[in-house]
Amino acid sequence: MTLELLPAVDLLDGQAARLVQGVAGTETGYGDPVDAAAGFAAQGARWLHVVDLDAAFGRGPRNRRHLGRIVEAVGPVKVEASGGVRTADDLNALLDLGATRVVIGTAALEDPEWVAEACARHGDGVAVGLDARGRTLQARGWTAAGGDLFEVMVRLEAAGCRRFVHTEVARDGMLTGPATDRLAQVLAATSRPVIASGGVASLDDLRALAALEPDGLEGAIVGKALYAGRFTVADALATLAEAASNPRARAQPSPSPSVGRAPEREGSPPGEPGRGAVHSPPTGEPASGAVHIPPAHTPPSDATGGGRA
Ligand code: AMZ
Repeated sequence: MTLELLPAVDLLDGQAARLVQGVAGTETGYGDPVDAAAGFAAQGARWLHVVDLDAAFGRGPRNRRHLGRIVEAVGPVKVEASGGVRTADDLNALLDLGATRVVIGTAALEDPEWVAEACARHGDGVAVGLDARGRTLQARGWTAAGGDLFEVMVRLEAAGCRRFVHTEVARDGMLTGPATDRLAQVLAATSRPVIASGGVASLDDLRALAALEPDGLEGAIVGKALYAGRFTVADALATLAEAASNPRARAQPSPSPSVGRAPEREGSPPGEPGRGAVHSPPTGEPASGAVHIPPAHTPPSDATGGGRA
């Protein structure tokens, strides 16, 4: 199978933007997000990954109108939408705007029972976002840490979640290559498809990710490399098609010419490498699996309210 490419359109105050390691204030603006989205679609992308960064930071769902404009402009290209989805109302709003799939991150840590319910109700319409620094999951716009990547993933897989999006936060926006070692561990610990995000800088990085497709990697989200002109969506699609038809030509990721590779932050490998293994939650955790997240230093999540589905 060919690895799916998901060009990223991150929305900040109505603009397409890229952050460095997800830190507010590091953004570079790239204008009207519909222009970026339409450009990626015109080059043949089949999916876009659209993030409402304001909502992820808890500033309220400021960019829904722009998500709707993007869906309308790029159809039939599918849109995976995320950022600030903490309630059934948030989830339904994004699905109603035409998102094919919605990624839920923070709530998977803070309200895992609801996320399991949402997975059961919406099937492939929901994916769980595992944004991590090494093994430690990140929430609320990556301003709060809590939960172990592998424990949460295995628990939510057992609860019926169909798909995971793994982001290596330390590599996001860094152009230092994807976290292929960590990804291999993630793929070994789940039988569900995984989409990788963070660090892609070159076509060789895409070839290295394509080499993980037989292990369950389904797609790659690419942001900064496209906006910085490292390669185009058309180049990326051709590279992935070639890698699928000629697996021996797959390459190892190479550091970008201008930026050294970030040091690995990861800890020890997961205890159970078998695919599809189901881990028990460690003793001492709340029965619900909810993880205590220390108070974030950004405003609390928007109070759009709404009950659980
Ligand atoms: O860049 C960030 N600080 C950031 C970001 N890109 N914070 C969250 N996100 C993305 C995640 C995921 O797609 O990668 O937002 C989504 C998760 O949002 P939430 O609000 O559900 O945790």
